[in-house]
Amino acid sequence: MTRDINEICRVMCLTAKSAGRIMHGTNPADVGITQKPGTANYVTECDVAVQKFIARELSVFSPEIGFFGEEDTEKGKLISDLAFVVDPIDGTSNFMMGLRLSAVSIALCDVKANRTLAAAVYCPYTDELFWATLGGGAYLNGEPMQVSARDLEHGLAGYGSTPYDRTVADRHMALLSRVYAKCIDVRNLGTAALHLAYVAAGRLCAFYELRLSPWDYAAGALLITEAGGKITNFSGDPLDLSAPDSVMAGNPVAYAELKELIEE
Ligand code: LIP
Repeated sequence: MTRDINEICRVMCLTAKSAGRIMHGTNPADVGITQKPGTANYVTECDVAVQKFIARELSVFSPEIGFFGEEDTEKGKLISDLAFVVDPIDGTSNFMMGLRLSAVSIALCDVKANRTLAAAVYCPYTDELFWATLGGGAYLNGEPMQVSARDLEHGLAGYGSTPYDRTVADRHMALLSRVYAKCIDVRNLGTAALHLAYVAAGRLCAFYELRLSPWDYAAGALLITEAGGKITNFSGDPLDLSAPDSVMAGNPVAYAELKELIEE
């Protein structure tokens, strides 16, 4: 790759912030909403507009890098070796309901090597920009960030409820009951990207969700590993950046405890 990773990450951050301002400035009551396949799976006109904005900005800067976004109509496989993997509004349901907790998630992925090279996650409602480069550390609004040292007993555990696939509801609730019994409390913020960013920032000690898509976790996974945490699928393997996967993450102590609960 000819471009410098730090230069690409800088443009990803600028693009994520500009995209976040579009989200923040949009009244959810003013946008059309379409249902996607599955249960409670929606896309708004703002999701589509934000993704078009991001795709345009990034393609002007680096036309040689592929683009794979949640709202692409032709949902082909991730075919480029090097691609931006993008969730324009992670937490679409939160956005729709005016809950003001959603994020723009942009990852630069080496798909052939199945790894993320750079990550930018921005929440316009808190004006918090989380970013990282592979081997370069993780940052929150320019300050280094790292995972906490809290075990489950002394921490908050985040989770996602896999709302688009209710066939796994019983399995999710059984796991949630086991996690809840072990930690201070549980939190479902409705946005995987922010759950993962909050693990990297030390706010949550762990996070899990039975099924997510690459655009939900491609950026957050790098934030966590660069902040000293661990993230895998439920089998303990690296997350698949080309297809949906299960996700479990945490600081090293909490991750190990969560893994035991998942394997029970
Ligand atoms: C959402 C995730 C969330 C998950 C939802 C959905 P979206 O992403 O961030 O963790 O529980 O099912 O996938 O669809 O709002 O971009």
